[in-house]
Amino acid sequence: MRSAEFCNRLNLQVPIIQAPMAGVSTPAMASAVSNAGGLGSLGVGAATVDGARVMIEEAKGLTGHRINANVFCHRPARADADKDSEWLARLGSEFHRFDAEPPETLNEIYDSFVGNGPMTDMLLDVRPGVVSFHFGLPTPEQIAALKEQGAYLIASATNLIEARQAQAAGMDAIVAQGWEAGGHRGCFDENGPDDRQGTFALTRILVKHLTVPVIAAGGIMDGAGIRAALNLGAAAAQLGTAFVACDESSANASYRAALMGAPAEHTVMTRVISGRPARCLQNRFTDWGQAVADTDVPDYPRTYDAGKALNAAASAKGVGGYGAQWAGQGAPLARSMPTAELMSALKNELAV
Ligand code: FMN
Repeated sequence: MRSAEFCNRLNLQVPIIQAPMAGVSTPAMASAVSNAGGLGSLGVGAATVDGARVMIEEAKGLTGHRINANVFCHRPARADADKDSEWLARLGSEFHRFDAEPPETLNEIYDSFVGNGPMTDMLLDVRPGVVSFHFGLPTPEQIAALKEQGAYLIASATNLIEARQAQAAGMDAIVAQGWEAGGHRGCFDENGPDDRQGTFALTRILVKHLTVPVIAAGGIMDGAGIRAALNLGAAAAQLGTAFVACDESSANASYRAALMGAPAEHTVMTRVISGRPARCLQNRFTDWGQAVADTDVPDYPRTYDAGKALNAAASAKGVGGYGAQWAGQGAPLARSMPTAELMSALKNELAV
């Protein structure tokens, strides 16, 4: 019932949301999902205003349906020169394996959406239809402006406190992101306590305590998983990892090979790649990170500056195990096929 109302509101045929995935989701993927009756999403949190506009416009040119544009609402990083230089020195030995040197400084490689006027103006102009937020919430002024323009607003939550905050701020729906989920954990404060609630428990808790629709996310890979989420009272399911190996994804060859092979059997929550906890396929970078205390890691996204440089140095020598190979615990269920085929398969499985 909740799912029917949600689908009607957004004009969807099926309660399936392809998760926004910065660096992985593409206009071709998002439009294929929306054209198949789901909600396709673009992760533009790490893009420039112009880059985000191009992606959203391209997707809109490929579908007449809504697209979900997703931005990051993290608090601005604190620069700490001592911590940065200790971090870069510590990473030095990893760079040296690939005859490279770490960067001399860390930079905040992209801005938060919170209070970001140019990004807000772009979204108001390009009108994706749905705008979603990860890592927190935008300002009341941004929320009011987007709602006034008619955008449907969604925020990720990893516990009931964040979810209540999001509902009170005016979100139209909340993503219940479980501990199983691939990619960055959407927690508002990455240094706060974390109960690590799983998708099953969190979805049910939010369904019982919120009045807005709840979207289950984390470890859902097929029709049976979507059905289970709907049975818990979710209005829809949001799937990320399930789409990473699709033809239209921008995941590179080593990421795809890892996801479709034995490495998919182990995922790790780590903050050493970007500065915030994120679930990744176990790889050389996550192995290195096992010995690192959270408090030693510089703020997101400054850490990501070094993480991307290390991955580039390793990739230049043909080593793929340092990438941000985000994946959820359902990774061994990933399928490699065109997005439209995956959508057909999910719809068929859901109908059974
Ligand atoms: N969530 C966002 O809100 N914004 C992002 O940019 C984003 N990037 C992601 C990138 C990848 C490769 C993955 C796998 C997930 C990402 N997520 C992002 C998290 C998803 O929204 C979602 O919570 C998660 O994919 C659900 O778990 P699953 O991967 O097990 O399906």
